Amino acid sequence: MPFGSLVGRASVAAFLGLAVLGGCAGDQGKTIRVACAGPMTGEQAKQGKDMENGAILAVDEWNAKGGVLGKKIELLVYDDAQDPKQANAVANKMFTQGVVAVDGHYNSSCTIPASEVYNQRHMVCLTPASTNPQVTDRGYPTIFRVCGRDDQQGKAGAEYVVKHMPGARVAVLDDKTTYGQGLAQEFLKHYESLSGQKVVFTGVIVKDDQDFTPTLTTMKSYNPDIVYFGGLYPQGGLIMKQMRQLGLKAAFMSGDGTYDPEFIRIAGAENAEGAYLTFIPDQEKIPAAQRVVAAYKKRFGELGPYSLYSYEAINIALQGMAKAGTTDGLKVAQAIHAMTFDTVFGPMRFDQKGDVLVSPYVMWQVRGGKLVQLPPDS
Ligand code: ABU
Repeated sequence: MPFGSLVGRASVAAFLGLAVLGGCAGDQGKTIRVACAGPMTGEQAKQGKDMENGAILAVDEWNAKGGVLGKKIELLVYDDAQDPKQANAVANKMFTQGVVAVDGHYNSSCTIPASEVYNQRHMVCLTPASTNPQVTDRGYPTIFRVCGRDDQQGKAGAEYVVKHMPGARVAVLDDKTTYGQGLAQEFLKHYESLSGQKVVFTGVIVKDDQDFTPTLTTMKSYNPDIVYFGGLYPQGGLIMKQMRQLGLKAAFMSGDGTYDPEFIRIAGAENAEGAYLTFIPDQEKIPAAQRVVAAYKKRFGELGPYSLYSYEAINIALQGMAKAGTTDGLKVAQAIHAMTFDTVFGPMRFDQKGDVLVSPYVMWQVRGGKLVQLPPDS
């Protein structure tokens, strides 16, 4: 995927025409430009593709109805390569290319630096997937988060352990990223406060390594009953596999970044069996989502964890423009703050910081090689 590529019906001529204007408001051109930004290459490319597919679906639906503010919508796709510096670079590139609203990024470590640019340039940004509290806690007026937060899902994980595994010896691992470390700390804080017990081990892995056995071997000597991992599925899958290879039978729990069938594939179904993951309730069972789920699956195949969030990030940005009657970022953001959106997840509103008012986390478990949502009291 080239840096800032166009998809949909956009022409290269139109793209170049806008690009030379540099930093123009998108509605001065013939089209309105929105972006989807995420890890389009590398080990997280599946998440980037899931986001891109959701964004394409939304933009095509809007264009089929005539676009917004009397103009067609162009979707530009940017690869941040899961790298904070690249995220900052693509954010600046978007501004020079006349992008007025951004669906992105996936990694909190990318959304946070990129949103410094979006804030400065008054560009609307809705992240579909970045759950670190800092994304919205800075209170920037044009920055929104469509999904939940790690203080919420870290607490949900801790509550589950306290309720279902009282007295367990708990170990906590993270990948030292903004997301992984933040989530692990939220889990640990809530676990120790709710249980009145200390965790028996905390450790870190280096995300770019493939062999985590030195850390896991040390962790094994603390004889944990459960390991909580703050990090993403490529490393989570390897950790589970290597835990089992080392004969470590402890349960495994993680968050939304590990929620993907790829986690099971990387770990191996036998090794991943029984893993606990926090995520939202089954999106395919939401009555309001049925039409969109069917349209997505017909066109792109299986839904990704953040496909629908990406779809709604674009919809919300465009509804905000329609309501504000302009692409001016501050005015669009003001409109978004004042509106209630009819989304596939149900009615959605944002608080003053740009977080959604409702974001329920539930427990999932790998059973028979598949992700299965657990009933509330199990
Ligand atoms: N929330 C999972 C995606 C990764 C992140 O927030 O950094």
